[in-house]
Amino acid sequence: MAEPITIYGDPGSGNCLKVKWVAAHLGIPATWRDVDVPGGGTRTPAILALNPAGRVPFVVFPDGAVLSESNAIITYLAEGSALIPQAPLARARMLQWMFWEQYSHEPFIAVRRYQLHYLKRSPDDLDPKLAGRGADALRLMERTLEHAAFMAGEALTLADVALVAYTRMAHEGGFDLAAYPAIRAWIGRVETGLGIGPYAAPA
Ligand SMILES: N[C@@H](CCC(=O)N[C@@H](CS)C(=O)NCC(=O)O)C(=O)O
Repeated sequence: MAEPITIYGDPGSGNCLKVKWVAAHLGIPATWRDVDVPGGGTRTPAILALNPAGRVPFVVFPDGAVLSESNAIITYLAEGSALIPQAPLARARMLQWMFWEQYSHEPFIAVRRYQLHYLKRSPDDLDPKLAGRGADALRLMERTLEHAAFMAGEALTLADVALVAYTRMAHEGGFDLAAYPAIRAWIGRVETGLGIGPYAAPA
């Protein structure tokens, strides 16, 4: 059996879970090392020596190589699998949504969730842009999923992995998914396709 990769991550982080899910789905042996993000675990000398960016997830390969950025890691792990379309335009469409996730979705939905759910800040103290831009992102996803089974077309791809991570936790950021039936149905399809259970907040 191949030597396992080591995933450094926090189980409450959607970015980290993306990596865990893809490795498990593709049968890539992986060892998980917990890093406590709210407790400052990403800024210890040992972690900074591995990833000077001071963030998780990152992966250490058996030869010692380190790779960070969730969407870069899952793209590397899934190379050659059905999670990445082969046709150039379909592949680029997948990447379109993965870049969008990092610039137009995660910075609002995940950040609002972190501030409310982990830092226990009051909604009144938050930057209103987080709610507004997060809702914009959900509306665009809803319109997309009214016409397609998955974000980049009719097949499950890494675009869905990237986007489901924080979308299925969006309620913890104060975003009510009741208004988004197409998103809710899609979350179920992605969870089934990846073989992960429905969302349960880490204990
Ligand atoms: N763009 C990065 C974001 C990584 C990131 O912000 N990770 C957070 C947890 S979700 C973190 O490590 N925060 C700790 C810190 O900033 O000290 C990715 O997709 O991997």
